[in-house]
Amino acid sequence: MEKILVIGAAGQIGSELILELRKQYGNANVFASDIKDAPAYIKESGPFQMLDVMDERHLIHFVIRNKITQIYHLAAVLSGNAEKLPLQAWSINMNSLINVLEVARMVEDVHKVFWPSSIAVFGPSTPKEDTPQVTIMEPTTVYGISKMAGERWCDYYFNRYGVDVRSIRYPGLISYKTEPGGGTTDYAVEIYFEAIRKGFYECFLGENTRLPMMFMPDAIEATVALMEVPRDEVYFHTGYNITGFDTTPAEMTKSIQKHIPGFSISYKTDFRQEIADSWPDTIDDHYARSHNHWKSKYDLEATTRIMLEEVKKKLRREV
Ligand code: AKB
Repeated sequence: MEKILVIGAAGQIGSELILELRKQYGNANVFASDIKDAPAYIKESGPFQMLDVMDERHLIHFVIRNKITQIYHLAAVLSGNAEKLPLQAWSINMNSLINVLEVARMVEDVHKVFWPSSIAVFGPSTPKEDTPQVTIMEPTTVYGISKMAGERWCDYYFNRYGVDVRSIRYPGLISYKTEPGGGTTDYAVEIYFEAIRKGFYECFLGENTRLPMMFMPDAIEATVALMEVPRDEVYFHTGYNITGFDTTPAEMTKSIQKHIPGFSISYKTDFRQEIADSWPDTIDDHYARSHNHWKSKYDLEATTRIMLEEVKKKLRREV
């Protein structure tokens, strides 16, 4: 019987992954946790616990008491916010991961860990097109440095202690349930909300900034697929490259204008432009597709259609 702990369950990935895991493993067996309160649908559909992953003693007691067998550690400070407080972001991103890896090493019942990596592991010296799985990684952001170091720690704990930790290098994730906070790819979510709210968006990245993106249902499916692969078939314990599609603010604008012809955009770039410029344009994810038997289903047009419908419904409910 699997007992799963999701840390950061109220965040952008967690708030959707929790529902999928509860569907698969049963509501009572998937424990949501976060440092902040969670939406009602998370608290009402299964167990929820306020938990600070930086508090290793609390974490280990919780894991032992609830006989946890798998941990999904999703809490992190994203790229934009991390640049504002680099040392604090480093401490949170690294120490929280080490706490989870240590708990997995010490508690025998815990046999699988998931931790999200990011395209931020790449940097300006990485090949920009079809960025390979194994390539130059010289990230220039503190978030990217923490993800790159985190990947090495995951691989280390697997090789040294046999901790079966798995990871995905997520591209920008587009979702309507929970908005991201403090990332460089956040514009790709904000643009839909502002299109519905105001019919106008001021973008903090330049019009032709190309980045890899993915609609959240694809990301959830890819995550679940990776976690289902038998242990001896997981080739990379660092992080798997994955991608849905690649796009620019100008292309997203055109895609939205097919549904909202009056939608307009202006550009006022900030410090996040430099971060975006250091990341890949497109990603080669053939290992994730062949090893994890997974394939992206949503392109930009499908994402736009669903995002606009769902954001409209969400904002109507909030009025
Ligand atoms: C960010 O923009 O910081 C994240 C990421 C690509 O990891 N969405």
